[in-house]
Amino acid sequence: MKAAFRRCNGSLSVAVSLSALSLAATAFAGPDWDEAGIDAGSTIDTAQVITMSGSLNSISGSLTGLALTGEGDFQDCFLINVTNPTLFSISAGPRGTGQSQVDPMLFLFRVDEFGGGKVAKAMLANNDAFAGSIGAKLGPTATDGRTTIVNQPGLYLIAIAGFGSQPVNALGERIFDQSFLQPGVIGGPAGQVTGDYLLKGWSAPGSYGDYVMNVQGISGVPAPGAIALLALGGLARRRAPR
Ligand SMILES: [Ca+2]
Ligand SMILES: [Ca+2]
Repeated sequence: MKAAFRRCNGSLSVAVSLSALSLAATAFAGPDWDEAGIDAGSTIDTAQVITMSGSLNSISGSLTGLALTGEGDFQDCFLINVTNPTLFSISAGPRGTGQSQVDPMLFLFRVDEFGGGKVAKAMLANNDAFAGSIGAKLGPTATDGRTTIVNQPGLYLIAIAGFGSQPVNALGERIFDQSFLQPGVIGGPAGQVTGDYLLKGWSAPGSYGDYVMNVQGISGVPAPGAIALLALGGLARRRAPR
């Protein structure tokens, strides 16, 4: 496979030389994204924009736990494009055998336009994929009896945090229903909050360590959308396919 990425007149273009057959196989397998280098932030304003073209296979990164300045590294947020809601799936688990083994929780937010900017609205959450697992898994629908469902392609925010660290709104209220803490349950937004369901911060630091997320139905954010997000202050880098 031969692929080249280049930037032309401010937009990202991709030149790929592949047979149709191998292109299909590549699209299915997808490339891998690594957070390494620049920490993915904890809100929509500091989320890392995944600008890779084509479908994604995995996202790797680290919650280092460092909190010397600002919000520290206890949550990583990524802006992605859901391309196939039916296939949408994220599975997260610890990576490597370091001393710090993260017990991950996963959160999905729909990105909407509001008040002249972009906001991240609570949709789905999970702590443990099943009883006995510390890994987390999200599919396209809530399984806690709510009707939350990912049925629209488009821009979403994925957040991974260690157990004990939950998203909160501007009033500091938890914005996901606590049913998601039960093993195997994908929870929706909290039943009742005084404020809204928008990600503004986190309840507390959580566990930390290296992680990997295997994903389906997801691609990077294509240009020119990625360029617009960069203008908002999101962090982005490009990665060549492996
Ligand atoms: Ca990080
Ligand atoms: Ca977990």
